[in-house]
Amino acid sequence: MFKSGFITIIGRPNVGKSTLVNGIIGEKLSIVSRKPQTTRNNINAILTKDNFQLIFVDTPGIHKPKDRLGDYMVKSAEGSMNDVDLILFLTTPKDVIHEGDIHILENISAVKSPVFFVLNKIDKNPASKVAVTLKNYSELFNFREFVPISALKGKNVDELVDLMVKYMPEGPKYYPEDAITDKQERFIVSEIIREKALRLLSNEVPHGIAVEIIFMRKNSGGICNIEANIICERESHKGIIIGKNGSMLKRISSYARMDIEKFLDSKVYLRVWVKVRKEWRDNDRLLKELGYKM
Ligand SMILES: Nc1nc2c(ncn2[C@@H]2O[C@H](COP(=O)(O)OP(=O)(O)OP(=O)(O)O)[C@@H](O)[C@H]2O)c(=O)[nH]1
Ligand SMILES: [Mg+2]
Repeated sequence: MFKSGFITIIGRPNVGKSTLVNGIIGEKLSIVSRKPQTTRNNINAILTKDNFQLIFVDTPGIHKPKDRLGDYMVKSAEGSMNDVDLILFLTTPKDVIHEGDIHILENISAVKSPVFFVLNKIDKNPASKVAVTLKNYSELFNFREFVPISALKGKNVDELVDLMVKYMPEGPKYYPEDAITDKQERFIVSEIIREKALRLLSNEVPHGIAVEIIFMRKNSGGICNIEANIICERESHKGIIIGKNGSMLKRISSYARMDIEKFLDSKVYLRVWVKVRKEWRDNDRLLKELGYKM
């Protein structure tokens, strides 16, 4: 019997949702950073084996939105809970239950799908804290399974996959077996550039940036030519992103190029510009252009 289903991964920003998805798929699909609110769109990631296909939906962290981009992110995440076969509620060890988690679980209670409690980052927390968290959350919500993991170290992740398969209904292969995502290459490429900017820039700037691919084509020599804009909100941010004599932009581009080459399995020629679009995070037209509109 072939089993298949959709599994959405829900949680606050920064708990490790994207790290888990990448770990399960064995490929870097979703970008990861130390900063909260890294993921902005729902991303489907597909794992196919002989007897099952799991389609994971990596979602933006649920938080109190401060602008329309935030509204879009939270709506995407919450919308992903409808019509799925399983929900993984992800959190990290805490001595007391996190307020944000209570809010998320209130929303989940309206949904009929089974919910797993997945406790991530056990590699950097004492066993006692892990135990307290499991106890506190088990009293809060009717979870079907409790799985402590380390997404980063891959601890207990195979066991989690086995458990998920148990809950899947009999079903078709929704995607061809070599597919790992439903997102276009262009999207992943823009995300890789955004990830490098997130990682290299200090706190204030990264949340106000977006990346737009304006050209992407392989030439006859097999080199992929890519041109992209990094969009930011202020002239002063533009200066920071470009850096002294262009040094920051050079670092962002060269780290991005290395990852894009790995992802596309091709030589890449990448050129990146920086553009200012004031308040794009609150501008419906610009949000739509940048791919942040339902
Ligand atoms: N020590 C440790 N760190 C982890 C683990 N999983 C994720 N991290 C780190 O936690 C940070 C956030 O990881 P992400 O995967 O981007 O988290 P996210 O939940 O997708 O975050 P958003 O997209 O902002 O909602 C990164 O620095 C990861 O390396 C883990 O199991 N152990
Ligand atoms: Mg993420």
